[in-house]
Amino acid sequence: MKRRTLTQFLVEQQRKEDALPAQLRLLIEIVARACKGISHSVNKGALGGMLGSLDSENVQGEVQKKLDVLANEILLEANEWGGHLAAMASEEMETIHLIPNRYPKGEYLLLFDPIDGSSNIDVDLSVGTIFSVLTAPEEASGREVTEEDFLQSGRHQVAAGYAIYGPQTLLVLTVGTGVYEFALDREMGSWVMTEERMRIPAGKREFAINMSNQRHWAPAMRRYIDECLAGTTGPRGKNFNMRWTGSMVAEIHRILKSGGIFMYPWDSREPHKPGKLRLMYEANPMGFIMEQAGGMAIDANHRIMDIKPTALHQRVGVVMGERDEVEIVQKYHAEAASAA
Ligand code: P6P
Repeated sequence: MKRRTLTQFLVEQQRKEDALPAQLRLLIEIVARACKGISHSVNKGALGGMLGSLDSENVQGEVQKKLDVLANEILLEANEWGGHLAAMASEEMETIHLIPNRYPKGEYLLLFDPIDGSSNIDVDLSVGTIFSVLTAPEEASGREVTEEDFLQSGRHQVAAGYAIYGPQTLLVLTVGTGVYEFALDREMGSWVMTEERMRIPAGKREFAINMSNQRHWAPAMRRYIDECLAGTTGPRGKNFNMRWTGSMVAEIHRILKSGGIFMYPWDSREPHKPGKLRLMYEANPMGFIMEQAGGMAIDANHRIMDIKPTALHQRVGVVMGERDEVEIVQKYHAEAASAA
């Protein structure tokens, strides 16, 4: 059977499920086209002078890779002229990016992590782009958009997704009607649907966490991981496998395709920070994907998409993936809280 392209899928969504206003369809097509450009640069690597770091830091205090900055510029330039956006926000920019007055403005707010997992770039491991779409508040239409307008909980997202630049280049997307995967057909230059209405497989028994932080975790997190490590000799009575790739996009994609659980929990190294990952453009969009695929996404206690943001770059603890496993982590944290 002939595979559908991203454009055909979006037109169907617009017609059939009325899930897709024309401006949102345009936004998704433009972001998808920008990800093709990012993929091209990622794939050139050293031959395109794309490897290595700049002597600059982003708002997170992280050394910026050349590709971090290039991917950010590709997304800004691709999106600012289309008339679909009110403003943009990025992991790589301290403040929001307003649409220049020479261009028309639309109703959507686009947030992105242009290259997630950038420490993998120079060692040729998978990296990705994560994006989240919100609608600007009604009252913002007559004035300049502010950072405050972005501070909406994740359940208000109208679309979210990621591109993963690995052996294949894939785009995974939800507009609230399930999760769909598209592969980049480089010969045709088009995104071709490879999976539809994806569901996270259950019972994988595989956890993804940075074990080097084990001594810093909360007791409830140590309890969950200790039981996984105890395998058939412990209370779970099953052996578990472990994965850690240094790229949230790669972990989440593996879980979406084959099951498991991903955790970057709060730890005592910087106890005032709720976690390492960012709420607005990492945890919320990935949480939307996980929930739309039958999974669960919490900060260890509460649903990530219910968190009311107070700052654009705020961090959050992350536990997401197979519902059954996430519920065990949540249960252990609730038991620890009630015992405290
Ligand atoms: P660590 C990449 O920098 C990232 O934000 C996520 O994509 C990834 O899961 C995590 O940080 C890796 O963190 O501490 O293991 O290097």
